[in-house]
Amino acid sequence: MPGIIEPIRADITMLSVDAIVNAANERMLGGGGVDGAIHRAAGPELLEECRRIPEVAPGVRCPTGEARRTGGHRLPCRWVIHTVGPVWSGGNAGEPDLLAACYLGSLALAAKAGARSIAFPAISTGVYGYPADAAARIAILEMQVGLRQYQQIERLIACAFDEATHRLYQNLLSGGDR
Ligand code: AR6
Repeated sequence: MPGIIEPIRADITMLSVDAIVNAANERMLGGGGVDGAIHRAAGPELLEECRRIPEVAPGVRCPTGEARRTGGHRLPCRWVIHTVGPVWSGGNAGEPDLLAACYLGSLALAAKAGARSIAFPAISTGVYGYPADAAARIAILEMQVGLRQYQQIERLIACAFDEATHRLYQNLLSGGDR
């Protein structure tokens, strides 16, 4: 049985899934948006664990387009997959490929850990300014690729915080806007 993709409007920190994905930055020491919400809900142990992740360059624990895994600490999920989406700068700086790599790389890490249910926020569409509709298409497409690639995954949640993003996901998943 192939897994399913569910569009849900929720605070991702409340979801009881194996893994949630965080839209982090390269330093991985917290920030605003969903990153701030995840750190607040997970508690200071998450920040401690993030600090222990080695830097690959000064101030960079996770380069843009890559992902790193930590525990969920006080969250209901077992793991947090931190990924760093591209900052939107017009679309000709590799943003679509980098965003796609965030989704697939996060899925690869979560699957390797044994996750069967994974929730994604709309990576890059807040502070990083990626247009919501273009980002939603990439998000759903890469989740579909991931479901085919990682047969153990039963459930992917496309978690929207706002109604407009939720609608975009619903339309794409119902085949109404291709
Ligand atoms: N649950 C689910 N989605 C949320 C939540 C939540 N609790 N809170 C916000 N969102 P953003 P980015 C949505 O800005 O654009 C941070 O400072 C939000 O509505 O969190 O990738 C990091 O540290 C939007 O749709 O992430 C980085 O520096 C989506 O999550 C930078 O922002 C992503 O918005 C990353 O920017």
